[in-house]
Amino acid sequence: MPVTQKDLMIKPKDALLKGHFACAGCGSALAFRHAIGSVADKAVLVVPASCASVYQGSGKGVAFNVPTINTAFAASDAVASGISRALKKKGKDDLKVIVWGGDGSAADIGIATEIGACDRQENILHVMYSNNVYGNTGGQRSGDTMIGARTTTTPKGNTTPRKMVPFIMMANNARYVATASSAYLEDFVEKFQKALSFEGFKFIQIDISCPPNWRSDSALSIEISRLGVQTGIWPLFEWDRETNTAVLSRPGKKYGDKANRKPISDWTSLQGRFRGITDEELIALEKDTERQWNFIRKFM
Ligand SMILES: Cc1ncc(C[n+]2csc(CCOP(=O)(O)OP(=O)(O)O)c2C)c(N)n1
Ligand code: SF4
Repeated sequence: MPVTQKDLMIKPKDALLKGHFACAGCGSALAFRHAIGSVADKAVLVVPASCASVYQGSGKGVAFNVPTINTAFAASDAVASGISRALKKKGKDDLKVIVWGGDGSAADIGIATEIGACDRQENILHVMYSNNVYGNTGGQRSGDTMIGARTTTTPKGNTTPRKMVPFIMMANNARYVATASSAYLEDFVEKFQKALSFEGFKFIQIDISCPPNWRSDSALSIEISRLGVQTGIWPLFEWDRETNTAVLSRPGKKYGDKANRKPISDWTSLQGRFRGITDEELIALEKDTERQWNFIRKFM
């Protein structure tokens, strides 16, 4: 059933309570609130080391209003697999096991357990929120970092193409794969709920603004994420294993055609991490963006 604005009002249960420790303008906390809130009574969360393990708070001040297990960086999908199997044995498979973690675990350090869980078709949903860096430890480059981004470990600009994790999951036979953006929460929640309706391993990568590491104005977080879609940097699509077809999502559909896109510099110019980006780097970033689109087109 399509998600409406009313559904997004986080009732009856708020999944992220007041007093959480996320930075102002954090797209991850915003996306969490809406997606996890939409299934709060049925959610069991597994969180690898990440900003999410910090912004949930601790002790009496804990802000995650859902059962949550924090795991070692690389272990989340293995732990989620065990929980999912145990729940099934106990006849509680109406509960939804969700991994909520950053790109450091999903693209790099946890990718082995993630692919393992996908390979075994564990009944879990992995949500990778993408701030394109190891955010909570100071903003080091991850496999998800874009070309030209200045991070603490690539101060002169990252030179390597972005690792395309959704496509890795498609190649590993996930049941359902999608991308989303924190600027289009209805689209995200719709995909999130759709993913949870399937049996097997599901994967969603959501682009989220991260003001401290992107060196951006926290008031512009949604605007920057929206521009990510409008410049084509962030293609929005979903892929279903049963049809082996990729479908562009409503908010990003028209940007499949390059002629409709805004210049990438509209997006880079709002972020300090791209300050000093050269024309050559911009061209390389554009090329890498087109590489993603070309890959999606093969499945359309
Ligand atoms: C094996 C291992 N290496 C390094 C760390 C330190 N560490 C904890 S969280 C983190 C960064 C996580 O980055 P990411 O997954 O992108 O999530 P974010 O912090 O951006 O939310 C690092 C490097 C760790 N806990 N375990
Ligand atoms: S560092 Fe970025 S991802 Fe982490 S809590 Fe702050 S805004 Fe969110």
